[in-house]
Amino acid sequence: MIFENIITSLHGEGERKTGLITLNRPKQLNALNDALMDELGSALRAFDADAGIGCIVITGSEKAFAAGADISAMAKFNLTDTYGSDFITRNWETIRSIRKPVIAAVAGFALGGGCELAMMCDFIIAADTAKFGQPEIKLGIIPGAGGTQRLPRAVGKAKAMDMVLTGRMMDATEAERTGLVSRVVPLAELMSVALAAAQSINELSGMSVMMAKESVNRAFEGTLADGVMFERRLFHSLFATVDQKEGMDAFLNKRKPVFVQR
Ligand code: DAK
Repeated sequence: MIFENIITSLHGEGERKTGLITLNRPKQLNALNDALMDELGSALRAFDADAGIGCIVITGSEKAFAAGADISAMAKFNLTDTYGSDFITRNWETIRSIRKPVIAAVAGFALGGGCELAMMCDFIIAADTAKFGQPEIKLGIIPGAGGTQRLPRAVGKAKAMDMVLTGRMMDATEAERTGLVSRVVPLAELMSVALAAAQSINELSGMSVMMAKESVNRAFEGTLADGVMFERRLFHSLFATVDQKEGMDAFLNKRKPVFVQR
């Protein structure tokens, strides 16, 4: 597929590769317009459907992961354009339906919709230059792609209120301390660390990886009792896979497992 606002590439060794999506509107600091979000959705769906891909990484440029939704496109919207046409929901929801792990590799600005996009990924690895924020309040609006819901779940109410009400940015150190990102690495190592994390996932049994992702996501959606039962049923079902037999046999025989993705 030919894209104009993103670049896709494959990385890694072994049977299953990593699908890398690089947001590519550098002059606009990767501001997220409809065209970019459509391309991102298509690339995500294609990688998710490809049995040769085990994990997906989304990144931006050194200066910006993404500085938010495109303000120049939004500036002239009225209520009919937003509520009336359910403003860009279709493109922004795609990432939630992706079953394979999606890692955000963030350098520079991740603001507004950019921060929300990163939070929709399964985890965030940040460069020491990363800056996160929900500055929508300064534009007279509020976050619209889940920021007021995912940020408190990631960093707690106090920090989330501080960020959403003042619009201030959080640097990488604060983001790691508060749990927004899983790791902070020097900028020069960002892609090698993110791709290594993805490669380590590619080598696992895809069935258990997808179920693990589904189960962790359940923790944010229902009651504890429902989540624990959901996890237990997924756990039970993995004993129907060839890969469970292989993983445990390999451990007991002190050898590396060879997963067959069944
Ligand atoms: N949109 C459009 N253009 C942007 C942009 C953005 N969000 N961010 C930066 N740019 C453009 C600038 O206009 C500038 O363009 P030129 O003047 O060169 O033509 C170029 O990128 C470089 O930016 P600066 O000159 O400003 O660069 P600086 O280094 O001085 O500043 C900055 C970097 C990131 C601090 C600054 O650009 C900035 O504050 N940007 C805006 C950040 C922001 O407010 N983001 C939140 C936008 S609102 C929804 C889904 C999503 C959303 C809502 C609903 N639904 C599903 C319903 C999301 C909303 C938002 O994200």
